[in-house]
Amino acid sequence: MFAKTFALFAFTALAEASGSCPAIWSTVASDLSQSFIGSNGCTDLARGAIRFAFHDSASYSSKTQYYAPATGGADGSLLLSSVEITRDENNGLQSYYGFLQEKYSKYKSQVGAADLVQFAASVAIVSCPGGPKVPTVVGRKDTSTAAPDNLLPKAFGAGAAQQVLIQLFEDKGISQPELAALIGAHTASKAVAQEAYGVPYNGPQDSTPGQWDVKYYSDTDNHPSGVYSFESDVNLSNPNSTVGQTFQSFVNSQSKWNAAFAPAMAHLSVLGISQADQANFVDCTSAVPSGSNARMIRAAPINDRIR
Ligand code: HEM
Ligand SMILES: *[C@@H]1O[C@H](CO)[C@@H](O)[C@H](O)[C@H]1NC(C)=O
Ligand SMILES: CC(=O)N[C@H]1CO[C@H](CO)[C@@H](O)[C@@H]1O
Repeated sequence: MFAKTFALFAFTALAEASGSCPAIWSTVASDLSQSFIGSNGCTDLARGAIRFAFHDSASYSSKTQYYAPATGGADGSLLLSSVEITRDENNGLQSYYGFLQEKYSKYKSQVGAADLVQFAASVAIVSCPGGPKVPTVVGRKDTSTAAPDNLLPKAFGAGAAQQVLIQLFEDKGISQPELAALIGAHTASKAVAQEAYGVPYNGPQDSTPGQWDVKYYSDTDNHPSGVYSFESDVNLSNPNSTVGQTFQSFVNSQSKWNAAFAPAMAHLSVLGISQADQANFVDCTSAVPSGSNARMIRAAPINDRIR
């Protein structure tokens, strides 16, 4: 009940979405679901979809908003520009990029690139058992101009320090509690391009990468074998800060995390877009499949539900 109220409230605040969702989005949802749901929960393409949407939108920073012509943000540039995908920061996303280009060719007469990127992430999240329905809008403007470089977070080294990450996200308009919720997306993460940092190919960031659960939060604290936390994950979990305290509050609390994640992800999905443009958006949340979230919440321990 709390989760639902929270998500609806956040969505209303996010954008005055009006009009009804074009029927094509339900077709896109079923099409994508076939590649996102596997026998062990969500698939590698689903993981790619979630990270791809993050990398398209998080290329925004308030500190670059006056640089013409590129401003970054949820504008489809990661799909449309041939340059952006070749950057180191997007390493590991190439297979999904190829997959999404095919889908875009198929649907582009009816859907925008930026919308497809974000909508696919919403479908991917519910494809991981336990994943919440993220309030999902369409109506973004596309650009094929590559986003500004170096605005994505670093997982290792100086860029992975807690203060650096807090500031980087703050410049995007993402608060510390939102960051603590968003980083939980690593519940569904496997690294495919971090061998240089000692993470083997397909090394996961929690013990159950097919599931949308809160093991990521406890695993980052407990370091079970076979789980490869990034320095950024560990640094963000440090409870000497708001981000770390919020991080720790999600340990063993699935409903609390889902309630925080959905609105934070919705916020991420419109980074760099003016309030005026958001006012014309259309709500397509109903086209996102329900996934297995309802079942998971009912199955959750009673203490977790009422917390
Ligand atoms: C401090 C912030 C973050 C850092 C430093 C970071 C870094 C990384 C790195 C290095 C990988 C592995 C890439 C590879 O080798 O394949 C990864 C994977 C992933 N990240 Fe993040 N990330 C951050 C935040 C986020 C956020 C906010 C989201 C989504 C809301 C996200 C979603 C994912 C997903 C789903 C994967 C798995 C991708 C795949 O398996 O193909 N990350 N992240
Ligand atoms: C928390 O601790 C880490 C590691 O010791 C440090 O880098 C960071 O600056 C600290 N954060 C705060 C807010 O004190
Ligand atoms: C600045 C800071 O706290 N960096 C730490 C990030 O995490 C790694 C370990 O995972 C530490 O070695 C760094 O000192």
